[in-house]
Amino acid sequence: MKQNNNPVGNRQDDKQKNLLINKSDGTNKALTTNQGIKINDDNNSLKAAERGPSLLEDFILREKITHFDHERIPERIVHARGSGAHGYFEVTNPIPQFTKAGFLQEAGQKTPVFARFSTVAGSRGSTDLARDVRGFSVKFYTQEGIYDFVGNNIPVFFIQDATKFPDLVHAVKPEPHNEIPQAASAHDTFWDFISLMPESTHMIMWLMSDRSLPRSYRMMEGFGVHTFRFINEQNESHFVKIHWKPKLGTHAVVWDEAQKISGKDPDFHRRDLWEAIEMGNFPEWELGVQIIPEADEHKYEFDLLDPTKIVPEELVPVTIIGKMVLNRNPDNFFAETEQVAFHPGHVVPGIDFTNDPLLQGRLFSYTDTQLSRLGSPNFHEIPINRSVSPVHNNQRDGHMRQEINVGRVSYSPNSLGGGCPYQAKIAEGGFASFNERVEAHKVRGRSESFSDHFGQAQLFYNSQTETEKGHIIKALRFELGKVETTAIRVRMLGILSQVDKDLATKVAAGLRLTVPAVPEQPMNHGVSPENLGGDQEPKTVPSSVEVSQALSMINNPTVKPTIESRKVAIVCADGVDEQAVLDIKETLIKQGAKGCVVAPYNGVVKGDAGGELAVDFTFLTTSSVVFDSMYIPGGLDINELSEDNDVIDFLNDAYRHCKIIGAQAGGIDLLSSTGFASKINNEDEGIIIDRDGDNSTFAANFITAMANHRFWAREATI
Ligand code: HDE
Repeated sequence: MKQNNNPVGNRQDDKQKNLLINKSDGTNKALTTNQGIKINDDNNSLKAAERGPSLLEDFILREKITHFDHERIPERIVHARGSGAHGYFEVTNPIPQFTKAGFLQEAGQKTPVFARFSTVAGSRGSTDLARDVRGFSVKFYTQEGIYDFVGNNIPVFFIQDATKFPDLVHAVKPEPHNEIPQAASAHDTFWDFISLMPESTHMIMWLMSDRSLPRSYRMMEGFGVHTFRFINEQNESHFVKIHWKPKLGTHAVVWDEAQKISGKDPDFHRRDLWEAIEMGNFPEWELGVQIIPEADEHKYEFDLLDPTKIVPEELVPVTIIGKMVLNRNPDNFFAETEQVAFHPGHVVPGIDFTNDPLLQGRLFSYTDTQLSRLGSPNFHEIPINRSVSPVHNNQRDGHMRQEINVGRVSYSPNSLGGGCPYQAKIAEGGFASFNERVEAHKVRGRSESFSDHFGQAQLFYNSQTETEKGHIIKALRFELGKVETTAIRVRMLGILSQVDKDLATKVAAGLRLTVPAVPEQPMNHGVSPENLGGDQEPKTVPSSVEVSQALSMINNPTVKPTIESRKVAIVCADGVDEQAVLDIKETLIKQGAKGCVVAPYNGVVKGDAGGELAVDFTFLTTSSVVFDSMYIPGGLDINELSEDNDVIDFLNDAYRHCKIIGAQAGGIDLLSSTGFASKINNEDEGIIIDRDGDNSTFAANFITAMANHRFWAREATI
């Protein structure tokens, strides 16, 4: 029996304790130089006379400016823009039969984590709302060392082999001659590459869906993408696909909204994560696994090693084994979120790799990239990266080494150090790679079982609701509409026609092009026939599952009807029915949501009963795109509001983005100045009208409608 390296109990504070020694707080302390010398004047440099030249001797000035000159480090080559938070992972359903990983052994066990969410293509300062994949990384500080989950919010990837990653990233990044466009895939080089890489088709379906426009980091799923292995105490291996399921359901904004948010609040996701944690609405995800016995490796119509494929939940259900709660914002963005270094190769005993060729390449890349980003092989000593379990080895020195290794021995074997640090036995937690049998010829090639590029793209498209299909079509019209080279557009239509003829035709209509009768057959994998026999042409292997509900966000069976943490704009002006505002605010708070007073001016609005309501935002300082729903109470001075373009745009946008709009009594009159005035008499179920001012019935109807996220049926009528 293996010794328990991860005793049950609440270990969630381990990492915070571990970070404490590095924290510094200047409150009530004197200003000093980095050498600890107290500074008497930080406002003036040392000069030869007040109007004379500065003196080289001024060590205070030199130190301050030199440090400043070197404050920036290279941003991540991908996933540069991100936000992180601390929290814990708790086991709810242990699975020792599948994995011996110490942190997954007993119910109630808690492990500290640091999670980071990111966009991929944009720079550090780019918008959160780019149409893009989102990174989803979690560092587990386990008692057996660091385990990093480094996944995405989309379960498949563009390419099958790591060698194509630099090409993919070069294609999607801003074009090299003019560095345009920032954080966007809608340009020629990206679609040129994609149109020549049919293996990316499944991923493109996800990317063009609203999955790439999350409403919040808290409302997106996370996926490990690759198949990994779980290894149990008996050294048996099971394949595993890892999922994170958000407690608040998976929700998105629409593209027009995303573009407007990018202007109004490019920090929308960062702010949302930060504020939710500050308010105590701790983001939460369940961790689920799909377990596949080794014996079933070749049972499916797709290859488990192919990262462009999912394992449909209809074939292998997801078993929930724990949950992650993020409950603490970082103290310092740079020290924690920027310097955190994830690596899919950071695994603990009980978790191992498969031969997925994309994963295999990643195992090299992540340490390598930290060397240029963080500048030293000692990046594991940076506090946020430091393991809570002890680190002992014979690695020494290097830039910025913090550890003071004692003794004269830094080699193994040794007798002078008593043979220490010694090699751990497997029974005491020593890592041993799964002894997979490999008998093969060296080839530079790819398995024929990776040749199906369209089967699961079809499954994804067929699993979407009509609303979601419409969004995919519009997204493709937008993206290809921005492409300037007609041949690329046509090549893409050929690819799309292999997913769905109707999809291709509708996209083509927007581009005023015709879908080619015979799609230009783009490159196969570039596999040289000399190296591999067999048919390497892209092909379609129809999925054995026709429709998978889990792939749709609207039909997703795990989405719960909740308005928790949603934001409602309460449109206000002097004379407002203050009781109605107070009532709705209280009801929203009880449901975990928040109402914000938005008025034409800052300060307060005067209520109808002589009271005052504090204004949270004005129509200038905010925009309806950052709210989930709108509410217009009675009593307002309608004349003032209806003549204000900002107010009318506010409501028109909310309508266009299918948001729930509630209005009571005199507030309903404001809607007659909007572009949707004709829809307010029960023609649109997303507009909740209450002429009698019955606050409780109104609130119940409003909340029920809001819990559906959006009233999508409206789109067909706009
Ligand atoms: Fe990454 N990826 N990646 N990636 N990746 C990086 O590592 C790379 C891939 C992912 O919040 C880099 O520290 C290669 C798939 C996330 O800090 C770099 C390949 C998935 C993050 C790198 C892939 C990811 C990264 C850049 C193809 C989903 C952000 C900075 C072989 C499963 C982690 C860094 C964070 C970051 C390389 C493909 C997820 C360069 C070579 C597939 C979430 O090492």
